[in-house]
This record gives sequence, structure tokens and C-alpha cells, in this order.
Amino acid sequence: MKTFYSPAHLGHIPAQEFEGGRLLPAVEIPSRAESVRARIEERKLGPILEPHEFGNEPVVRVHDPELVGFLGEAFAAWQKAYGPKALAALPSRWPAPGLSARRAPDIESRLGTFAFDAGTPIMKGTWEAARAAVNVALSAAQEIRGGEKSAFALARPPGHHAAGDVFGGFCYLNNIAIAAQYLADAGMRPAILDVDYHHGNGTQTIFYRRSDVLFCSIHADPNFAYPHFLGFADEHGEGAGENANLNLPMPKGTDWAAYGGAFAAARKKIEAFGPDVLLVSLGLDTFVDDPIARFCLTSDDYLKLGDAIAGFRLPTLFVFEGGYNVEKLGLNTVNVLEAFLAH
Ligand code: SP5
Ligand code: ZN
Repeated sequence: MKTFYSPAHLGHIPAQEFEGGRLLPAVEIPSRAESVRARIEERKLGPILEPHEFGNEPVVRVHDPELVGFLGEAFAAWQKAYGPKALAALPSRWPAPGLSARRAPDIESRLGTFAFDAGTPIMKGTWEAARAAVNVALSAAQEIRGGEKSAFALARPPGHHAAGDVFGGFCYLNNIAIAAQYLADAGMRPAILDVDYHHGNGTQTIFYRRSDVLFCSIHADPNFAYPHFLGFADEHGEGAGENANLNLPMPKGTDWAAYGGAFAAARKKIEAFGPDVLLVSLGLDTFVDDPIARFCLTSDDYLKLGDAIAGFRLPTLFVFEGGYNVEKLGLNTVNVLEAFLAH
């Protein structure tokens, strides 16, 4: 299996996050993708290739050009407002219900408009990294379009929380949604299976009113988990997209026994949709020792997951998302891919 990877991610270096009233070390850090790259090399999974440049056209098929423009300018505007020591642009005011619909060009106003959380910093190398992650996903999609049976987009930063007009959840541009749109534009019928611990609210929102792309997600119940405000079981899609969305929220402590049941439900939905390509939002934060999550999958369970994904017998594009146990992240990720290939 070919892996696409760009060193541009190394320039995006979140340092801290504010959580539970405390400043903690950031978890969405460069060593995540590096640990996966090292394991791919160690296991000789296949070539690791740099992405091609696809430009902005496939990005604005999915994202509002206003958001794309903002992401490109935000760090410079932040430093202009707060000086060269201000290392990370983060919102701290939002246009909550009851406030004006007016949007000033001021950087704080724009951050509050385009960001839906305060955990997704825009720093010096963020835009270049986010653009490269899109190119990584599109390069892998291009392989699938050309007839490859599988490909891995080792994208960082992740993408599935970013919607058409808002970013958040460590995500800036929605890598998998842009890849799915690219394949749909090539005449294919994509199903997206999101196995990250967190609901892929951005991907869901992008395709919510559409019947040509299925979104199916197994994730921690938003009644206790991020992103809190989307990912409930009664979200089935709207308008033309009615029935083209399936959420399978799961309780704390979910292990493979419970996860396998949800996977069977996802399988049924995906098979009924009749896709000709599968895109997997591959988050590894379902791991028992993930520092920010509460599921209980083991490293061996990722072999079962890879085997189950292979059972679709579809061309499959894996796109890297979350997973924060850096020590086991390479093992867990490559377990999925190796078990998929062993089928
Ligand atoms: C792609 C992805 O997995 N995004 C997840 C975003 C979750 N953001 C909120 C969770 C913050 C938890 N912070 C705890 C820090 C412990 N060191
Ligand atoms: Zn996640």
C-alpha cells in the first residue's frame, strides 16, 4: 500500500491547550505522524511518497472560500494585532445567540466567526501544514481513482471536525471530505466510515443534505464527549440526504465486543448504499490508553478492525485522523493497514 506523507506537518507545532481549567501540554503534535511513518518503514508496508500539489480548486468544492482565505491570513493578522511574541491565534469571543449578525474585519471578530472551539491554534506553519494534508489526501485519492485497491493518507493536521465554513477540533480543512468530493466529481459513489473516537461533525455537516455521499460514524456519545453538539443517533440526513447519514454513538468503556456490534450496523448501512469506493476516517483515539478518550480497544483489536474493513471488498482510502497515545500510535495504525492487506 502506498502512503502519502508531507514533512510540512512538522511546521505545525501546538504547545499547550486549556482544558478543565488547566494549561496542559498539547496532544495533537508532530511526533504523532512521525511515529506512524517510522512504523510504516519498520514494517515495510510500502513506499512513502510526497503529495502532488492540487491547488485550491478541490478545497473550495467543499469549503467556503471565506474560511479558506481567513485560514491563510489569520496568523499574520494575529501577529499584527498582538505582536511577534503572540505564537498562536485562538478565539475567545463568539457571536452567541442574541448578539449582532454584523461581522467586523477585526481579527477577534473573524476568529469567533470561523472557529467553533478554542483548542485549535493557528500558528506560523499551520496553513502550510493544513494545505499539505489536503494534498496528501488528494494524492491518495488519485491512486484509488487510477485503480489502486487501497492507499493511506498520513494526513496531519487531521480534518474530520472541519465543516464547510468553520474549523475546530485540531482540524482546519476537511481532508477526507475534500477527497470524497474529488472522487464523486470523478463519477464515483463514495461511502465514508469514520472510526475516530470523536464524531466527525465536519464531514457529516458537509454531506448532510446530499444523497451521493454516505457518512457513517462510530464514536463516543456526544452526551459526554467532544464535539458535544453533534453526533446523536437521530441525525439521519436532511432533504435529498435523508437516510444517507448514520451515527452510532457508544458509551464510555466501549470494547471490541460492543464495537463489533456497531461495526455490523455500519456494514449493513454501507452495503445497502452500494458504494464503489470506501473512505475511512482512521482515528486511533479509540485505544484503551489514549490520553483524551474513554474507549477500550487494544492493539490486537486494530487487527480485527482492519480485517473487518477489508470485508467490504471495496477500493479503500484510509485518511489519518486522531489518536494521541504516541507510543502505541504507529503500532495501532499499521495493525489496521496490515490486517486489511492480509485479507
Ligand atoms: C481529530 C480529533 O481527534 N480531534 C479531537 C479534538 C478534541 N478536542 C477536545 C479534547 C481536549 C482534551 N484535552 C485533554 C488534554 C489532556 N492532556
Ligand atoms: Zn478524535
